Amino acid sequence: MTTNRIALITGATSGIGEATARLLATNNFNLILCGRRKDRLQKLATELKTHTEVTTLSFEVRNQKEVASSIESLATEWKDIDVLINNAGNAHGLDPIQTGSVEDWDSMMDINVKGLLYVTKAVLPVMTKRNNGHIINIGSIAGKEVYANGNVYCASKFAVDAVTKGMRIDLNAHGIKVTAIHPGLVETEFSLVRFKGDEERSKNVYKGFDPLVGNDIADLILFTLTRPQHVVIADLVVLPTAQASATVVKKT
Ligand code: NDP
Ligand code: 8X3
Repeated sequence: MTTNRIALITGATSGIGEATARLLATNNFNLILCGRRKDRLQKLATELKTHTEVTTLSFEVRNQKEVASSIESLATEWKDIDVLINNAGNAHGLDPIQTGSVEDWDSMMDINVKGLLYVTKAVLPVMTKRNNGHIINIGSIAGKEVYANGNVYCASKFAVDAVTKGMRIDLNAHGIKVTAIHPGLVETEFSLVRFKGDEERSKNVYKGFDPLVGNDIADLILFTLTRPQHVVIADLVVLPTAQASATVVKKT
């Protein structure tokens, strides 16, 4: 193994996670790519192996045992994780609270909040033992402002915001950096998942303005990871220029 830092990225099979994997691969990181879609993981790993060392883990973040055993199964040279990027997550549905589906609510709380906690729990022992590491949680503008029909997705991202602050306090004694990055509208597979495969509805979300793209967030992640040891970017909100708040977007 090279002396590169080891970064574990959840949700590396698409969108922000995939863009981050591509950027870190050419910036002195060895990568542990995670996601459920094994075919995509393998394809990306093969491509990025031309730049750096890469391994993959396929697990469902909702399943605590699976998360723990997958991370435990890493070969010795991969165990000493320096950077954890908690990115896996999605919105499921955009319905008023009175008609929202319990299945969607469970998915969002289980993936966005509990999944992030499960992965963090599995990775923290190496960081606390070493008294060093960096955790980046991907929150959202939806974790800063509530919008109509965002109810449970917003709650899940408000929870990510709170958990991030709690982590920073509790891990302070261990010298572990904790960052939250809260993007506004980023064109990824996010809306396709939120609208359950409805491509037309999904495309409409990003029509009439220039949304952020995965690489814009990857850029900030790399910036955050390359600050001097005495500097931590604690909390960062990033929006497309056309977006002023969760609901105010200037469209043509
Ligand atoms: P994508 O849908 O493109 O990517 C989501 C990623 O999460 C995929 O790689 C997916 O992998 C993984 N994932 C989803 N569910 C699970 C699960 N149950 N177990 C394991 N992995 C899972 O969306 P984005 O890239 O946009 O989203 C990434 C993060 O950014 C999310 O936390 C999202 O909430 C946040 N965000 C997105 C914004 C946007 O506008 N796009 C704005 C603000 C925040 P696989 O399906 O292979 O498991
Ligand atoms: C994703 C951005 O505005 O759709 O977190 O909630 S938004």
